Amino acid sequence: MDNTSTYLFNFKGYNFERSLVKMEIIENVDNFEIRNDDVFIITYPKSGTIWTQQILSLIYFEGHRNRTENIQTVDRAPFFEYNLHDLDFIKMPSPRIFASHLPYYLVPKGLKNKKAKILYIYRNPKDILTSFFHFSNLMVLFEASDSIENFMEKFLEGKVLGSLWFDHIRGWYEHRHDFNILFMSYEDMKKDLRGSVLKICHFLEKDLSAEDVDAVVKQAAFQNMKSDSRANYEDIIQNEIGTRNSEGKFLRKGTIGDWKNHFTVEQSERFDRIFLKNMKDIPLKFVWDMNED
Ligand code: PPS
Repeated sequence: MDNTSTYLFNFKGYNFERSLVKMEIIENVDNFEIRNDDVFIITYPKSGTIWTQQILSLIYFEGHRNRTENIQTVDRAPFFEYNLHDLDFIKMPSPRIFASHLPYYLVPKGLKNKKAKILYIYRNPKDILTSFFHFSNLMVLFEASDSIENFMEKFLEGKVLGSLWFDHIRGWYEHRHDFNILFMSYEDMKKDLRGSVLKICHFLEKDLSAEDVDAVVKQAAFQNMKSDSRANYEDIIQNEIGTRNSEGKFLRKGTIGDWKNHFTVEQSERFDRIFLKNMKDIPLKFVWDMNED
């Protein structure tokens, strides 16, 4: 891919959003010092990033859980390569929580010490595509598409932020033994949020009381996040980044299977064929429908 796109910037074979990416971070990523108690949330875009930022922030910060502090989630668990508020990561107190869309080969090498933790959240790619289509049409910094068909073409060619979904998930899955990593799905979180929070706590070695777990689950539920200005990115997308439509929301549907409202049968079957061809040797479980087990 050439580097002339208004929206995308390709660095080492991976597409970043051109005007948001912090070059000083990605150019010096190898030297970024990792602490043993760092936690990275890694996702392909639209897979549940800000949801997981919210969950981890609630788990780690008592002042968030009990609502005594009024801090935006993005300032507690910032994006790594898109450091939106230019936080000083070196001065950030431990434990640091980062969110990132980076592929496995571009993350700080220190993550291979296997002490720092990575939570990889994945989602069925038909819902990712649907969410991404709406998000790209909403945000001024993303290229709009006039139809799902046109967006699907870009998505399947990897001509989007995050590059090709198949490469992202395969890369992380095949290199999982190099990292201290837990794979979790958006759909598991949606179907059993409490169970997922407990699983995350176990992985992070955080022992919360049942009451605290309840507080995390309550404040990470879709409707609560949607109406919580610290969590819903409203300010950031409307005032800091810019939208084409002031009605559009970052927290849109928050469900499993919305793709069925957007894909034709032919598009769905075509996507299934490509999915099967690319994913047959990856044993991760995918859920495509709210009623599926
Ligand atoms: S981004 O831009 O990559 O950071 O987007 P990301 O946060 O990964 O994904 C956005 C989608 O996640 C949904 N979301 C949630 N779903 C269920 N419950 C909760 N609490 C929640 N929070 C965010 C959000 O609505 C986007 O999905 P769609 O399908 O567009 O609604």
